[in-house]
Amino acid sequence: MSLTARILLLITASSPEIQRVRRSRVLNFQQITMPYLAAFAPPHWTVLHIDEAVRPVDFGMQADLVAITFHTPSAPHAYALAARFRQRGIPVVLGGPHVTLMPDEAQAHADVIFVGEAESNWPQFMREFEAGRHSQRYCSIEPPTLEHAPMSRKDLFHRRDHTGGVLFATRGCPYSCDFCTLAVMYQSRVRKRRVDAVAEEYGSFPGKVIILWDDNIASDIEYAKTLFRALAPHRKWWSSQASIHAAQDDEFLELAARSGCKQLFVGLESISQASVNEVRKGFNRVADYVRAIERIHSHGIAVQAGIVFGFDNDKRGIFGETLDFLEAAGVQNATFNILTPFPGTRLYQRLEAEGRILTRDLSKYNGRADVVFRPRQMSPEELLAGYQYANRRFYSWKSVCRRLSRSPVQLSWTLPLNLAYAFALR
Ligand code: B12
Repeated sequence: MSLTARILLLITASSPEIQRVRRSRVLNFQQITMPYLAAFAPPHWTVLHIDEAVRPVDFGMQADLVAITFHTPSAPHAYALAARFRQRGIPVVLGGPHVTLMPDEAQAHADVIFVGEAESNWPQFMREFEAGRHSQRYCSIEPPTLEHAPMSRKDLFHRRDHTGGVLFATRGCPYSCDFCTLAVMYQSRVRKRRVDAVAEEYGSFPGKVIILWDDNIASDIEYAKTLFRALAPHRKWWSSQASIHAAQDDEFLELAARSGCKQLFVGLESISQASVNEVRKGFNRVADYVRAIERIHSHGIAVQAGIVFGFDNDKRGIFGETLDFLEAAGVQNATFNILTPFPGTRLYQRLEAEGRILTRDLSKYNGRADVVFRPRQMSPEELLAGYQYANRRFYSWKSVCRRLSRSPVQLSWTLPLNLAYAFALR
């Protein structure tokens, strides 16, 4: 078979609505998915990547195949993009979190869909596409090994942000919280890349600040320790996401700090034990939060708390109580979210069965600007107002001073972040 040159157009979709919602988020990080999938494309394909957070899609572009990745709130927009290319007779492939959660819905808008992970199916599809005998749906029955995961193609990273590089070492999280989509996407299976391959990619970025986009860098503590030893010689700064278990192992924290960890994003979710229990995250012991935060701080690592409002056990006082707690604990950064039942999760199924889903307009499933379900102990308007109050209070000058003077850990990392959020939220 002759291998003719072909063009693959990859699109990281981001709807105008979600871009508006995220404008106040100072950190609009580089996305790995498409530059990573590009690394699997056969060499006779020319691969182009449009990241909509950087520039709009040009519908006149020449392409033999278009592939789009998107999150739930960008689904209607991604379907509209797909329709424009399909009108021109260009086949469109859809994949990513929302497609995995809602495959039948996505299938109606695409020539081909990918359900789950694509490491083994994507190269197979590319071969079959060229041979003109591809399927309409590729499903990863068994989560793939990441033993041979390639480096993402840096030439396809288009965002200018504060980071010097983004990569992942592990994928998945062993826990199965009701609101989280990861358990469905990755079947709660944690996979790990080879430590030497991760260290090589990490060292290959010219910049100093690196984000490890792992779902939970503490999911395998011993692997993480080996990884941190391998990252340390590169003398860079990094941040990642971790479950509270990170705070239970001093050696983990010490090695993390020595390897350049400046901040860990920890999913505290709520300061109400009843609320975390309700969504099957009871391994978060609220009574231990202060000790856990202090322990992370004692190793010189800042904490970014992930907080969600709107659980059934949340009463109207939850917003003020949470802010009192975060300020007293000297938490350096926080990401607040409105509880959002993503279709395909257990949370969605429960709220739907209880008749509490208020809208099926997916563009509103953004966790920041809209409440899409009826909360148990407050009105949707009170939930939205409480979320906005939390953001405003946490990033007020008074709170910034109070929190950062209480625990001045990694000020060179946390102060610019706080100032950036404080200005963006004004
Ligand atoms: C990095 C990240 C971000 C970054 C960058 C994302 C971006 N679009 O710019 C930032 C911080 C900006 C971000 C923002 C948001 N995020 Co985010 N994010 C992540 C995170 C932590 C890692 C994603 C990643 O790079 N993974 C590594 C790559 C290699 O894996 P992957 O994307 O899963 O891709 C594999 C397969 O899914 C598949 N695949 C994926 N797409 C495609 C497409 C095709 C064509 C094919 C063939 C295959 C394929 O192939 C890959 C290899 O197997 C994930 C968690 C996760 N593990 O996915 C959450 C996650 C994707 N985010 C999530 C959410 C909710 C959001 C926000 C809505 C949050 C908010 N309220 O603002 C926004 C939406 C932003 C937007 N523009 O739409 C949810 C998605 C839920 C959902 N139902 O869609 C996740 C799953 C987190 C979670 N625990 O629930 N996010």
